[in-house]
Amino acid sequence: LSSSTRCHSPRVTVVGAGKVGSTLAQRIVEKNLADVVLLDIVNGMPQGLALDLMEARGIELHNRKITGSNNYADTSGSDIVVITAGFPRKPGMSRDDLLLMNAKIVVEAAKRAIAHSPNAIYIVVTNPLDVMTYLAKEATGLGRDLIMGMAGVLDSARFQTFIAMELEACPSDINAMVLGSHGNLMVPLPRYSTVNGIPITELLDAATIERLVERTRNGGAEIVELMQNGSAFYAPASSICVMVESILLNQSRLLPIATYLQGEYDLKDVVTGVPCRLGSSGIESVLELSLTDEEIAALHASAAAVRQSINQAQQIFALC
Ligand code: TXD
Repeated sequence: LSSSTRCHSPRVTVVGAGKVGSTLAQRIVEKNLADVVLLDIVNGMPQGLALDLMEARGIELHNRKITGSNNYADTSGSDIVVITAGFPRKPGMSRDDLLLMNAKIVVEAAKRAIAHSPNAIYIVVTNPLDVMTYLAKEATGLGRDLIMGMAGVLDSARFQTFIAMELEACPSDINAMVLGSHGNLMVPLPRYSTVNGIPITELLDAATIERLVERTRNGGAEIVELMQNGSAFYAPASSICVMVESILLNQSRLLPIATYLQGEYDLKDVVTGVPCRLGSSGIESVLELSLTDEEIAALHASAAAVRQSINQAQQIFALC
């Protein structure tokens, strides 16, 4: 085929070819969704991973191209850019240290990526997630429909898993909903979590639900503690891939997404997780659920903590 008769293959750039980034690349190509560019600062590492993934294509039966690079010029014209670059917390490191270190990395990555892919949709993954999404939005100047964070899909998948384990049910029969920021103040919503349409509040007692909610809140920490060295990446990569797929296939799925709020839920100028419709134009709409006083208070507390970290990051940046 000449290049003019070949169809356009969508292109996804993944910045940060660590555990989450490289697993995401694998998911995207094995689902035959797009070509992938893996970018990292470490020389040779993304190139090696890309070659390894290329060598699996004949076995996995797809023909997607995976490129590894240390140069943003190789990411140009991407349809989606996913930012996973950054560091996890290490012993002796304060949250502020992590905040500043990752803020610098994410802001730089977002600025450099957008110079080459001005029309892409951006998904931020690096922690602390809600703050990083806010800073990346600010750095790129993109509208909230085009830049967002992934956390709620993962937190909801964890809640879904724990409900399924408790009821010995099939996970895909369960729809779980977790809003708010990615951290201890996340807001799992049992009333909106169902087994084939039946709210779990009708199937489980309050104490059991509270136990599952608590396990969901500690979902990331539980894995860190077991692994000792590194954090979760299989379910995070699957969760990002759900968002990538909804954009590329224009599925308009309703997903909890960390988005910039402009008055919804009485929250403004902050990023936190709320249900959004996600399609080929990015975030199509934000759904305002009717929440109880207790639920709305929890969502506000979650957003207030994000706002405080944003202020802290902005102060530190101003001093640099
Ligand atoms: O739900 C969520 N949002 C999350 C977030 C779920 C899981 C992981 N979450 C966070 O994602 C985690 O706390 C980290 O902040 C990121 C990436 O996690 P991962 O487990 O993939 O970390 P790794 O394996 O350490 O990979 C990070 C990579 C590594 O290869 C670095 O060399 C690279 O990032 N890195 C960079 N790439 C490009 N440019 C710059 N500046 C850079 N700095 C580091």
